[in-house]
Amino acid sequence: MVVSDEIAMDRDIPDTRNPECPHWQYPEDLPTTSVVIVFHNEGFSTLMRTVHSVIDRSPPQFLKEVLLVDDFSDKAALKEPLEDYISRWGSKVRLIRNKERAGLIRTRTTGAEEAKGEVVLFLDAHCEVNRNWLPPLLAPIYRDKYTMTVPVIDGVDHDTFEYRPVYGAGSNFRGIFEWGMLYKETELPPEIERSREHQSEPYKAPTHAGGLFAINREYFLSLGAYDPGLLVWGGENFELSFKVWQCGGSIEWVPCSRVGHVYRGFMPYNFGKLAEKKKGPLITINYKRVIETWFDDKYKEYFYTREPLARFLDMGDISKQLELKERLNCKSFHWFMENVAYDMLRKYPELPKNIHWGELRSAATSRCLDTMGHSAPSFMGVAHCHGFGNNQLIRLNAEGQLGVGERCIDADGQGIKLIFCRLGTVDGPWQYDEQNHVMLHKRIGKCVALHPQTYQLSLMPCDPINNYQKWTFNQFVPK
Ligand code: UD2
Ligand code: MN
Repeated sequence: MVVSDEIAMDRDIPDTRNPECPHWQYPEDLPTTSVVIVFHNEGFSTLMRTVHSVIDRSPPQFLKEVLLVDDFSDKAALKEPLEDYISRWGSKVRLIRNKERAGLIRTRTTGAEEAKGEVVLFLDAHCEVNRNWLPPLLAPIYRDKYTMTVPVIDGVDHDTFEYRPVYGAGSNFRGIFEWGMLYKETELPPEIERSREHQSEPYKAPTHAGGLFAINREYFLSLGAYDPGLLVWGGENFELSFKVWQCGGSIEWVPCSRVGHVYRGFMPYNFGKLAEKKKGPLITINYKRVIETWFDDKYKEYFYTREPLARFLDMGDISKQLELKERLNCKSFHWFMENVAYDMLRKYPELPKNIHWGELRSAATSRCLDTMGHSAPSFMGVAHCHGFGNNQLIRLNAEGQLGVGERCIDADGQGIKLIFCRLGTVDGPWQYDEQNHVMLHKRIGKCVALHPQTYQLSLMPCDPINNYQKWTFNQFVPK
């Protein structure tokens, strides 16, 4: 915020588009658009720079309004000073306020209900739209109102506010996910590359990051907008994507529309009262609602294999969502995987069952294997067993892979390591001996051992009577 406050609200930013982009021609009667920006305690200048960039870089005839929806912020700067500031734009910029904290997902639905444009276009409250960003997003919707469109998201550095292209103008990526429902991006599959005439033309994508997209307003509302049972933050991008694809629509990524977004170093707000009553991580609860509604049974298992504690979470009532799916005659998730996300299994194959999962407890010390909060690649350690899962939730699958979260565990002469799982594979080198409770690294032929003094982990010649090599899996339920 300190840096943002020093930078002009209407600054110029580098044009990061593919050089082909200025040569596209767009219809002159594109639909009118409400740009909906929901916010909770955002920085004043960051929020206002978002609005400035939209007003400055959108053809006025297509911009019906910018609709700001305040999700119960309590910062003084976002009260009267905000109302004063936006009055310069008259009715072009409207502000409505939630009477209580609703979370970003429900607040976006409110925005769509209140919007006056034919298209609603959502932006986060810390964005800067780039040159001629709007027409390329509207053109696919103009041709087919069941298409939702997504701009390419550039980065605005959270320390310096430097605007940086996310990748070169010649490369294209699309949104997918792994089985724990972490959002990922991947190169365009050859099937799509082959069919493209221009590097800069839009292409179909299975899903999107969530924050920035355009959709016909009535279509969005006819899909029930977002599942109202989703809480605060996360998973809504998948919910909408599956719903759109499986119920007859499509998603296109649009390389000629670029929008900068500040990816922050940490989450600056808490989830307030909305999270208090909820047992278990709220985001996983959202994922569970989404997969229980949209996945087929076979695919649900992959999610529960990757996220075993999710089985125990209370996702609330999804009967309304299932009714909607029935009423709209939506296709199966298998159809989606075969026809839309067909490249996903190449990176994230179907998961073999877990033979064991839980905390992996050392018999000698009753400490547990732990990532120690480090990100891969790093050394694993042991720590006091806390029973919360997270960094201590270890899974051993039927093909010898030890996993923790989306990462894998391997070992070499130096120690036991947290590594990036090899994309496209689900196997690993581990074998657990149920009798002797030792964990054997098959390739190296040694066992996981804890150093009695330093508590460092290493591979040692297997010794089934050594207590420092004995490990047991402890299953638990979420606290
Ligand atoms: C990403 C998306 C974000 C949303 C989120 C998952 C991008 C660039 N961003 O995380 O849009 O899809 O994933 O749900 O794709 N806000 C509220 N009320 C709240 C919390 C947040 O109004 O209770 C506002 C917030 O001020 C911001 C917007 O919602 O304008 C998105 O939140 P974020 O920026 O924290 O999400 P982000 O970018 O980490
Ligand atoms: Mn954001």
